[in-house]
Amino acid sequence: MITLLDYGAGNVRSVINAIQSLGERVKVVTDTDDILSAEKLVFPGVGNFGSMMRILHQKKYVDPLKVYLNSGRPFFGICLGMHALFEKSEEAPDTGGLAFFPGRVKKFDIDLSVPHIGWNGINIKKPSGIFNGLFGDEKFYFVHSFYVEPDDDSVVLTTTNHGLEFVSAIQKKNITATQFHPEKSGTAGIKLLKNFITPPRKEMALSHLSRETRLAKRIIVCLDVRSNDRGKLVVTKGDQYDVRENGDVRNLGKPVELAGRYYLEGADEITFLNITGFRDFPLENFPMLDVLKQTSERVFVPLTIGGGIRDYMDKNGMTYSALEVAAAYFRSGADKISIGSDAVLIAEDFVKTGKMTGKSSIEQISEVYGAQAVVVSIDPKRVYVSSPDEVHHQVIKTQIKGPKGERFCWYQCTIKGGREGRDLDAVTLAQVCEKLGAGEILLNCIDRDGAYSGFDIELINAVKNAVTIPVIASSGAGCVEHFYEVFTKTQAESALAAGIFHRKEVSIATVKNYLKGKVEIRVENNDRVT
Ligand code: 1PR
Repeated sequence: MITLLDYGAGNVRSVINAIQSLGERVKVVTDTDDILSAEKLVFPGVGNFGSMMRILHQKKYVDPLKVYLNSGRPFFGICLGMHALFEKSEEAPDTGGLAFFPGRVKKFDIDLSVPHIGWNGINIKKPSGIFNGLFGDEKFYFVHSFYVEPDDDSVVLTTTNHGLEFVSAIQKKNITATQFHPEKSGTAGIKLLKNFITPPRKEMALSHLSRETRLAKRIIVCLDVRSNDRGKLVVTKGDQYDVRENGDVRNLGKPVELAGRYYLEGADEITFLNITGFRDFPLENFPMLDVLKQTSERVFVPLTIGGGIRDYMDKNGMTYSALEVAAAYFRSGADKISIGSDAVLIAEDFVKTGKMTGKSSIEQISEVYGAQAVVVSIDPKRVYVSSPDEVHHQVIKTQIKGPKGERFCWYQCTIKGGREGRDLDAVTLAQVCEKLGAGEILLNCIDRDGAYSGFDIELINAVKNAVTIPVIASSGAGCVEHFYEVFTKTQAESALAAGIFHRKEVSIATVKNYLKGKVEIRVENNDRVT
């Protein structure tokens, strides 16, 4: 029996699902005795160091945790669950940690994108049974802006490179903890959890493993989801956001089934977009919550959900905050949430007032769950101008001439699924959202959506050069070369596609095989034997 310490963090459901997928029973801590009587304790943490420690104190879990850590019984900490073991964190300088290990938690101060989001390797520093069945060249899923710096090097189990070499796992006697998320790291992560649950008799010493690890470019599959006219939830796909064919909503399959298929085919992440979220109320009849719950039972790579995340008033005058909506999505298995229309309205306010209110959905959700959990989905379309002075927006010089030979354009933001153009440009939107606490940009392009003509390289470069957070290139993939192009002509960290995968015109494996050796990517190679 595994005892899981859930202090109200983001996505503990995935850790529970991963452990249960190994046939192990899980008991979630409800009081201090559960900690003190645990056989094996798992402590997953997503979110913010300060709010985590505050909740642990409020729930009087700090002392029982210290007793447990000194008891010699097995402990596994994940992400913030590792940070908590140290003395203090730059994320909340006035809040002390459990101080079980001497050392601190530091913020990345590097030229690369922060948060460090994606699949990166590990450098193994000492033998451990936790690696049984692994080859050591696997990649694991990271999503964080802070890393631990132990005073005692002997606890270091693995390191990873992202602008610097940082400690990505520690181990000392009964205590093991990882910065990466084994529950979201595909079969490699599941193997690691299995080794914690049933420790192998012999320790694995993987010799050939000291090299610079590299963050892989991510291949993300997007499932645009909505109800069709008969009320059935389907995966659909638009052409320039028009999802109707012969008057009917295109139906390309069932959300949970397709997500399961893409997981097995090697997708690095899966994104669900509730494309009619602007008119739905996510906490009513919860179709998307069920999709998430079912998917997270069988898919062990990161799940992002978007659509309808904003403050609400329902027909009885009851108000709900965007934070409550996001919390429901996280507790149903989401690792990241994506905000679309509401982000545009928030940015317009900020551009007008120059003030951060602390009340916006972006600020509220990133405060509690961490910037890395907040994606902003941008739906822009090109507007050509004959000169930059014509508009008060960030304009680019374009190689793709306009209808009247224009050499300049700007990218107009839209809301409500592309239905309403706004007086705001995509570059400004991305910059404002980063300032407000977003951790990643999902950069769609209405003109390229479903066009099979490749990603809009100029748009991606314009936004990527304006922010320090990771950018997901989206819209227009038609062949494997388009992925190579976007990863070599831009610094985008990920490329997202939909149509080509739903219509089985190109498989994820084909894209990855084409990129192998050209671009750093993650390859799940499950048929190797140790
Ligand atoms: O505004 O917060 O309620 O969120 C609504 C979400 O739904 C936004 O993230 C918005 O991008 C998305 N959305 C709204 N309407 C549509 C539509 O298609 N009619 N789809 C839509 C966005 C675009 C991409 C698509 C790529 C790749 N989907 O995600 O998957 O363009 O397609 P391709 O590879 O086939 O070219 P809110």
